[in-house]
Amino acid sequence: MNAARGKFITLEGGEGAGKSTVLNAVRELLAAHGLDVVVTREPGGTTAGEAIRGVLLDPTLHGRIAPETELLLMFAARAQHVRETIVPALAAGRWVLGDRFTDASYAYQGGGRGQPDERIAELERWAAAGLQPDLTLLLDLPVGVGLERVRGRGPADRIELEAHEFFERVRAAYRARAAAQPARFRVIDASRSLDEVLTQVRAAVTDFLAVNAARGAA
Ligand code: T5A
Repeated sequence: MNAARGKFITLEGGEGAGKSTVLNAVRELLAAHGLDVVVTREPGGTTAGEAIRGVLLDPTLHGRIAPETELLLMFAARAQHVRETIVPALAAGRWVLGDRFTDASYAYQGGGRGQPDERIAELERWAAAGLQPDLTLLLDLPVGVGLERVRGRGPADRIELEAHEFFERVRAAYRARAAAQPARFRVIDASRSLDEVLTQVRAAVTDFLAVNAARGAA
């Protein structure tokens, strides 16, 4: 029996946007609808990808990884993640809930580091097999609020060591992508209280489930 392809939902946002916190609520909501959910993250999501993540986030390598190297490592981890984890799960009819995907490369390596969008798009086509999420929740909040939330929870990783202006460029790139692709993105005001954020997130996912169910019934 061929299962219907599952759906791919991603969470995106700057540092401290609350993705890890929100991820659990989305997983519970999907499970309550009887969906079989695979939760994963980037960089990572496979044994090789998690090893690459260790290099990418190692604070002792701050200032010692060129932007081109960083971009290629993100996509090296993603190439494995797509083939080993995401595509097989979707093909088996499972739903995949991802903490970050290629939008993060456009935001961080594109907006933050200045790597050209065309270069990222080329990598997206072959390394990520052109895979696009079906729904992306962008948790948007002022940079200072996010950085304040992550401050004090332990040593900063390599990317958290960047200057405030870097994260402003990341945020601007995320918002530009959301504005350019309104059918896929839902922008969540992540500066609100956790309860208010979860209310917005549940509404967005519930809408998506309703549209998806209506399409299935049509
Ligand atoms: N990266 C990743 C790239 O540069 N390119 C890429 O292509 C990819 C895939 C990943 C890093 O890699 C970069 C981006 C990242 O810098 P990571 O550790 O996964 O590293 O970092 P983040 O994804 O940024 O995860 P964080 O843990 O930093 O942030 P979250 O998950 O968004 O935030 P969360 O849920 O841990 O919350 C942070 C704190 O805020 C509180 C939480 O309790 C927690 O203490 N909080 C709230 N407080 C008040 N109000 C709310 N609404 C709150 N929501 C959460």
